[in-house]
Amino acid sequence: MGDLTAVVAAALDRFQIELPSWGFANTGTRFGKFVQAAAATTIDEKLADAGQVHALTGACPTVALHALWDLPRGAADVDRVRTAAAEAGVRPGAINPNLFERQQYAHGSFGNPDPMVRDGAIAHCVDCARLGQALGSRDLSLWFADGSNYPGTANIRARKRLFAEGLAAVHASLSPTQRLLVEYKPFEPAFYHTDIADWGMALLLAREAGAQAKVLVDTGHHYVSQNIEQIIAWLLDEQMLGGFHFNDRRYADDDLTLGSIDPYQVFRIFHEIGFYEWQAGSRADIAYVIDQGHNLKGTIEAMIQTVAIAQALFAKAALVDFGRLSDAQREADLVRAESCLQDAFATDVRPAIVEWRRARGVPDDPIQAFRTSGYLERVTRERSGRVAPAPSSFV
Ligand code: RM4
Ligand code: MN
Ligand code: MN
Repeated sequence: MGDLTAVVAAALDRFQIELPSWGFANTGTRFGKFVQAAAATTIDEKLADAGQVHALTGACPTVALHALWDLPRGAADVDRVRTAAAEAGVRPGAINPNLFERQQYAHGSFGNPDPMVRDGAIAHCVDCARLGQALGSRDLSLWFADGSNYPGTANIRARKRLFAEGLAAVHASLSPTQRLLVEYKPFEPAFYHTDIADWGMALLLAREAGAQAKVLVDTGHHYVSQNIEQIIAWLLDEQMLGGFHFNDRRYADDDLTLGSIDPYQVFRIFHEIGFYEWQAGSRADIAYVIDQGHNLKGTIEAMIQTVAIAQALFAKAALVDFGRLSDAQREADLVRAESCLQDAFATDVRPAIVEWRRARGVPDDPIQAFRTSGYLERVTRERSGRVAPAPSSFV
């Protein structure tokens, strides 16, 4: 047990998970939004909420920012964001350019047939790289909505080359310590072809872009039943896994709470990372980021819940006996090998996590502490007058 507590503590000490600024805002589906009076509408509010999550969990020192939503005036917003982050006790994390909302992107950004639109999209990413430098953030995280809805309407090969050119141009604007993360997604908003649809496409493009480009795996961006941990193992072996966007899903890109549908899959992903690190004898440099929007759960509470689930599953994965597992794999002892994972997954890590929390000076039960803190009541009062009525996508 003493051993278990120490292993869990060492695992949690090295596990930090980045919060998404957009996860504290109102969200919904294309059928409508159910607004929460307490949801954040400004970057100051998003950072303040993120600061609460970090204060209660001790695991979230950074916040991913969406350029257009959080820094609409670009460089002119840097000081404000830096100050608000410091006041909230967090730091700016990955910068996410927005290449999907503006009218000119109807037919794509980097893949747009119009060179003016392409140049504008690349310039926006270069600006975002500079914002990252000014804010002291490391990762420029790119997700593209580019694709097409009908067969024959886009030159898939030409667009592949445009993406290679555009990503190389953005890569050239990075500082030596910045990274470029390339995210993939099989469909939505494009429903026939998506330019960066899977990890293989992201891998090829990242390789071509330059040495500081890596792949970002959003756990919700795969077809149902895809073996995500195998992708993780391959990207680790290729030294090309840059980071994660964590969420869970049942059908498509549902952005549900991590581990709510399939906690064993999250465990298996963490296991592949731990197993790799054990064999390599060094830590993998991976950015763990949450990418969730909660339209029905309370935004802050859902984020605290997510962090706690991620910590528990990461801690369980750290309990796998890798030596025993390796022996069993070599001897093709299938049941013993499999049980190495199952035993770790079945271990109750909650008491060890409470001990870790006490040692780190955070509450035993962060959700309960949040509920009794009065923070939600206060921001509900302060923010309630400003929430716009539920908008519809179909008007
Ligand atoms: C996309 C993708 C991106 C995220 C946007 C809001 O589906 O997951 O990473 O920034 O949603
Ligand atoms: Mn994502
Ligand atoms: Mn997504």
